[in-house]
Amino acid sequence: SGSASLSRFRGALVAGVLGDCIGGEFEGAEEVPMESVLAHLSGLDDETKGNGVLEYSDDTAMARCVVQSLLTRTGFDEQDMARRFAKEYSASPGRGYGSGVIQVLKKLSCPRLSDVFQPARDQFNGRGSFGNGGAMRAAPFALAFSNATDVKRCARLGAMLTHSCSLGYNGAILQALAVHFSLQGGLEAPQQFINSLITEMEEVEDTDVARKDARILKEAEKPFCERLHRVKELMERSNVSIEEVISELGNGIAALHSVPTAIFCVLHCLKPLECLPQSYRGLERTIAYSLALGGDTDTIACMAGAIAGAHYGIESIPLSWIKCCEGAEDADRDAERLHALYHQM
Ligand code: 8NA
Ligand code: MG
Ligand code: MG
Repeated sequence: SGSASLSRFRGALVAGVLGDCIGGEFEGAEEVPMESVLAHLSGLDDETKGNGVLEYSDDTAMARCVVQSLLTRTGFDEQDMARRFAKEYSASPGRGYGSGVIQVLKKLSCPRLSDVFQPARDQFNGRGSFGNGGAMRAAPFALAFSNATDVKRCARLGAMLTHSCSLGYNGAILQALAVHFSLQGGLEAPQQFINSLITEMEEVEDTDVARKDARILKEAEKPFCERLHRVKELMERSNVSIEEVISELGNGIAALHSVPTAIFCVLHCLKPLECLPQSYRGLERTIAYSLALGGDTDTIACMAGAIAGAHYGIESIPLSWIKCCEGAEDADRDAERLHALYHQM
């Protein structure tokens, strides 16, 4: 499909939901044998299993708020987005939110709150969260704005409503940029894709605040750039074990330990893999491989799914998967509206 085609928008938004719903099965598991992943995925083809049986979690719950806010306000409105996050949390608190972010979501529902970014700043003794909760809901920014500057600015502000540590919101920028480039056909040239992300993140991480946060957390001077260089090294290797991916990139709830991992999953699965069935196409490979890493599987599969879905398009997604995931059909409908917004702005 052509660059920024409707199929790519639908693929991105729907596959993000599928990654969350399908990945939920293994969230927090230390080791996930590939046989378990394949058994779980083939179970989705079972017609007797009814519609929408796999529920979405916080990842999709918050992404839906981002989508509805961007569509209703025809752009970024922090007051509106914050209100939607708070309302969604109070309506369905049991979606598997991170233990810290719950405090922010409760404070955001206070009608007297004057600065919607303040509750996030108060997290973790004023350091802010570096969790992947900003990145897990960042894909819609890439689907609403065609201009990279708008994508970066809005992904950052959207994340800062809950994640004020630079390692949290810069992870959201990286995820949004990966979807942005993928939407434009960037994954046709994988080396150039990763190089473009490094170039962008060199600039994004070139701030005093980012350098200070990295120093406090004993990370490299530009932590996301360092991780993207590791992605590049792993890409150049002919055989990479799951253990190496986990030790080099991580599979945890920090944005730094999950966004570069999701990007690697997409790149690694562009070609067939020996450990996966021949019948699998690119998107199926990407979701399966993300789950096999264990750890924060719903979020890594959600982020990898969005990037991969923007590349392969809606036609690459098995209909049986869409049918069994809560919110997948809503995402398909919303993608059409985001496509219209993107081409109008
Ligand atoms: P968050 O902001 O509460 O961050 C998640 C966790 O990261 C916190 O609870 C802390 O343990 C830790 N953390 C973040 N920032 C700091 C800091 N500055 N200092 C010390 N510790 C810190 O929530 P979030 O929205 O970022 O949540 C992200 C993940 O949590 C998502 O994957 C989501 O699905 C959820 N979740 C994950 C698991 C899992 O097992 N991986 C389980 C349930 C929920
Ligand atoms: Mg989740
Ligand atoms: Mg998660």
